[in-house]
Amino acid sequence: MQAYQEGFLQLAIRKQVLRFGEFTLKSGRISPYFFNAGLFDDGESLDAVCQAYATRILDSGIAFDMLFGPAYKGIALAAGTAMALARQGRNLPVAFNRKEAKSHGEGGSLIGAPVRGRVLIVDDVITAGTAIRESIEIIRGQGAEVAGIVIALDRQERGADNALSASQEILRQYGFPVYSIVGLAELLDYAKDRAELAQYREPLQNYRNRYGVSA
Ligand code: OMP
Repeated sequence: MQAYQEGFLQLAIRKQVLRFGEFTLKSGRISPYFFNAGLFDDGESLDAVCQAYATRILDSGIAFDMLFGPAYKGIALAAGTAMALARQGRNLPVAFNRKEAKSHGEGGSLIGAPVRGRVLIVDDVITAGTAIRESIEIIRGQGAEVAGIVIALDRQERGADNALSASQEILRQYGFPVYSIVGLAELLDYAKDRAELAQYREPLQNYRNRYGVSA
């Protein structure tokens, strides 16, 4: 695991973005952990997390022309990541959507730069991939191309009737990658060496055995 990934997990736990216990997911699965990116809720933590996104993006070497942040959580993350990239000499356009189209004023459901070229989606977490697929449709609806997706946490879960994870399925179906700062694999790795997380290791491992994929 790289230092920025460890730093990200440390921050997520400190801010309680990453919590342990018993949580019901959108899928109905009962998970021993939950990731709520909305709790990166101050300037310092948002700056740090967006810096981690920027590092992941630059590490990936992916070619793209602009960023897109899906409403709602992706909005702050894409804006912050655009600022972090600009600080590193890559000033790129950024756009995001409204969940409800506005019928007055400037109208429409997109805000920011025109959505065109190769678009990199910046979002928080992927489980089954439903949220991400909606963003793909929005971008394609503008006649633009999705270059890839970058998220903070890949839960690396098998679909209900599929042996692949949502990220693997997206790569297979659309041909573009999903990059994550960390996956469940890194979380398990991180928990291995930390006494304060000892009690969560077994539930996390059991969850991975039941619902996870290996890669
Ligand atoms: P998918 O649309 O199934 O990929 O799940 C992503 C969505 O699940 C997120 O946008 C959240 O609404 C929710 N979620 C989390 O935010 N954090 C988690 O740890 C797990 C979920 C989830 O319900 O799977």
